[in-house]
Amino acid sequence: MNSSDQLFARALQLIPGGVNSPVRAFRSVGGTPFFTKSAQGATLTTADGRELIDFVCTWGPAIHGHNNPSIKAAIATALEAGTSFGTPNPYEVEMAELIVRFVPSIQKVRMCNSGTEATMSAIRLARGFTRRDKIIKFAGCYHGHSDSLLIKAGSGALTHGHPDSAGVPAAFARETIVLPFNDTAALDAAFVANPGQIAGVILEPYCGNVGFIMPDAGYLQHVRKACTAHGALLIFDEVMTGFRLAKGGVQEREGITPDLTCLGKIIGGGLPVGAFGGRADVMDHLAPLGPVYQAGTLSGNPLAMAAGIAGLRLLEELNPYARLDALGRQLRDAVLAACAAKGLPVQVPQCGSMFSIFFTVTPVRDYATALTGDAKLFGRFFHACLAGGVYLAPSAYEAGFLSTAHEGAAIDRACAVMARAIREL
Ligand code: KE4
Repeated sequence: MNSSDQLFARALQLIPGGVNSPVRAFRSVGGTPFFTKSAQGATLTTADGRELIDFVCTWGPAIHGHNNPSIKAAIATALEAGTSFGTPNPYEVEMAELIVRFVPSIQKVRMCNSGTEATMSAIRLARGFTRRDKIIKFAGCYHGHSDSLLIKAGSGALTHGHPDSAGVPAAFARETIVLPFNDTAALDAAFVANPGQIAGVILEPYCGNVGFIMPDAGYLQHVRKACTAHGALLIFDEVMTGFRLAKGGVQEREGITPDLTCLGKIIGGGLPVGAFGGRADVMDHLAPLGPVYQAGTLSGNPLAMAAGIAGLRLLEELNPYARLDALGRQLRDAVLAACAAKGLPVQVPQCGSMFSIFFTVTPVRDYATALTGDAKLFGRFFHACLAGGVYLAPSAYEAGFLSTAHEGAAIDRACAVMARAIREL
C-alpha cells in the first residue's frame, strides 16, 4: 500500500491540488494531507498505519462513528437488491416519512445528491415561488458551491482566502445580498432597500463554516419575523446541523418554523445525499407538479437511502443528544483550562457535538470577529494535535464534530493530547 506522501504525489499529477474537495488539502494549516485507508468508530487509520481520533467525522455524517454496524448492515441488505434503479423505490418513501416526522416544518421533501444541490434547488424554488430574483445570505455562511451562493462564503472558500469564487458572473452576484450574521439592523435595512425583490433569506441557523458561531438570543426569531413581513421565504440550511444538534435540528431547539429546510450529511449515513423540503404549497411548485425544474439521476438512491434510514432510526432509538453534549463540554472545558493555564486567549463555542476553537480574546459572533482568530497559531495547534494522534478539521474556519463513538477512551485521550498541544504552543 502506498504511503500518504506517495499517494499524494500521484494524486497531484491527476487531481487539482491532489484532492477532490479543497478543504482536504491542508493548504491553510500547512503540510500535506494524510490518506485514510479505513475508519472505525472514532478512529481513522491512515495509509501510513497511524490511528487518529477523528473530530471531522467526514464533515458531519458520522454522528454514530465510522463504519457503524447498523448502517453497514443496511447498506449490505440494500446492495443485494442492486445499486440503482432509476425508478421510485420503497426506501425513498420511508426516508421521506422519517424526515417529515423528525422535522415538522417539512410537509413535503425532495431528495437529491449533495448539500449543494439541496440549497441550489431551494433558492431556485424560492425564486420561482415568489417570482422575485434577489436572495440574502450571510458572510461566512457556506451553502455549497452553486453560483448564487458562492459569495462571501465560508468553509473552503474562506479557508483559501477567496470567499468570492472566480467564474461567478457579475449578473449572478448582483442578485445575492450578503449581510453580517447576528445584525438585525442590516437585515431590516436590506429589506427596506429592496422592497418586494427578495425571494428568500438563507442561513445556517447555527453557523458551522466560519468556525462554529451561534446566533444572539432573539436573532433567528427576528429573521423569521422580517421574512414574514416582507413576503420572503426563510430557508434554514441545516445540512450540517440537521439531526445533529437535535432530532429536529436547530429549528427544534429554537422553536422556529422556516419555510424551507436544506438537509444532507447525516441522512446519507456517509453516502452521497442531500434533501430539501418545507411548506407543501411551496414544494408543489416543483416539477413535475409545478414550473420549477429540479432533477437527479441518483436522487433517492437505494443504498444512500438505506444508510440514512438506518442512521435516523438509530438516532430515534438512542436519542444521544445529551451524551453528545456532555462530550462537547468535556472537550471545550479541557481546551479552556489548558489555555487559561497558559494565559492564551481562546474562544471555544460549543453546542452538543459541534465546536470550534478560535485563538482570540474577542468573542466570535460573525465573519469579522471570526477573522480575529490567529489562523497561524491554529495551524501550529492543528499539527501538534495531529502529531499526538488527534485529527481536527484542517482549517481555522470549520466546525469540529463528535460522535457517540468518542465516548470513553477516545475523548479522554483526545483531551489530554489537546491540552499538551496547547502547553507546547
Ligand atoms: P455538499 O455539497 O458538500 O454535500 O454540502 C454543501 C454544504 C451546504 N450547507 C452546509 C451548511 C454545509 O456545511 C455544506 C458542506 N460542508 C462542508 C464542510 N464545511 C463540506 C466539506 C467540503 O467542502 O469538503
